[in-house]
Amino acid sequence: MSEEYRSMWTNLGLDLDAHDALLGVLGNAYEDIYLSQKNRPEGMGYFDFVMSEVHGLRIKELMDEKKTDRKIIGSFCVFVPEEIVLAANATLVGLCSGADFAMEDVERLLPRNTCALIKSAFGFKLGKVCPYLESADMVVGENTCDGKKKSYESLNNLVGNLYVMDLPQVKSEHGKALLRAEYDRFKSAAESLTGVTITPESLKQAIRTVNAKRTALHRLSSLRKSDPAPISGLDALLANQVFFYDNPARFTDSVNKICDELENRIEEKKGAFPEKTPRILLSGCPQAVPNWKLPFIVETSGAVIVGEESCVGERGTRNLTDDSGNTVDEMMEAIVDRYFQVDCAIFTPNPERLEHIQELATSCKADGVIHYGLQFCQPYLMESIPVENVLENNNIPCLRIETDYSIEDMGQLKTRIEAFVEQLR
Ligand code: BJ8
Repeated sequence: MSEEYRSMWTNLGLDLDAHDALLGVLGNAYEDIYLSQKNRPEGMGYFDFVMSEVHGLRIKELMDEKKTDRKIIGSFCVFVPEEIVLAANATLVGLCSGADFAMEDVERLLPRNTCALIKSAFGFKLGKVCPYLESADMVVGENTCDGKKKSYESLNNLVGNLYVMDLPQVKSEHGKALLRAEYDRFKSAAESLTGVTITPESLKQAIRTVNAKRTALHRLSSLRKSDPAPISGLDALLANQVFFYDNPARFTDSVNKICDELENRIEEKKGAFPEKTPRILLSGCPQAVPNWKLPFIVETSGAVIVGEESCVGERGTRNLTDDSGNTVDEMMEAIVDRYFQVDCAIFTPNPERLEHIQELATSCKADGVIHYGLQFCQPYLMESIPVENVLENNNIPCLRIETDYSIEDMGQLKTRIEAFVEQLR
């Protein structure tokens, strides 16, 4: 990495030694998991580049935006509406983290039995290794699961600019009114951070920009229905992960370019894996960068992943926001309508998610579903049992996996997954 990046990281307050160690591990994992894949679409070269520069060029771009008075807002959840952020002349970046870091320090602040995703976010802060977190002018936490909402009380002592959004847990009229009130409050907070008042024009444009990103991913998802699958699940996951970091217009273009290439591959019957490879839908907790463990095991065990029922996947991008409103009020209502459909397991009851998993398994022609729950994640682990029941009642085999970010259980997971894949053949 160039000297320019090193001085940028120093200015952001990163611990350079710890950061070098993290980038070293990340680079090796990327090479072993991603670059070793065969038959990748050429367009993945863009995403390889993004990953190689994820703490370099992209951070420099954010710093350049800040010099023009644009603000950076970081978030841990897909309930934070990017439409409002963009309309207020700010950039949204994802802060969820997919690797263990500084665990001894983390376990001084959080109970050991906290999910890996929350611990990782704390580890990246305590270890001073996340340039996204350090460049954010506002960090948004949200009251979703108990682990997250209680941990934000501690994060508040570490992050000076934490804003906590309340979220409903029930899909009722009352719940929807709460979401509207909280989005109005967030809109005011974003406007006062940037000094920019959201107008009907800026909000409409922002809705269109975010819808375009989602539409490109919908196109990618529908191409994965083909057999042979034209792209690996690992590569499709990477595109879904980069969704949270990249410049929105550039991201949309890059995904559309890959889709053009995939259409040709489908015509030529060229796949990432051979035809009739067992097809898996992955469902459950979000997989933040660089959490590639489970898809790596699945795709080196004789199967291909053809869809992700996850916030880093379909759940996060499924619905578009209606852009037909003429006033800010009408468009804010459309934003609430859109986000209120997100079927995160923190909602109770949550029958839409069960329906959606079945629909998705059918539409992506999955032979089976692997439900991925992070250890200590009550909402998704609780819901994995009804998910398994409903799928098996419909003759869709399901394997429930509970794991974390460590590599210790990889051998055991591989044995279970290989047996599951064998059953699908
Ligand atoms: S909308 S899934 S991004 S809350 S894994 S921290 S649930 S204990 S991440 Fe999520 Fe928003 Fe919901 Fe999506 Fe808690 Fe479970 Fe940990 Fe989780």
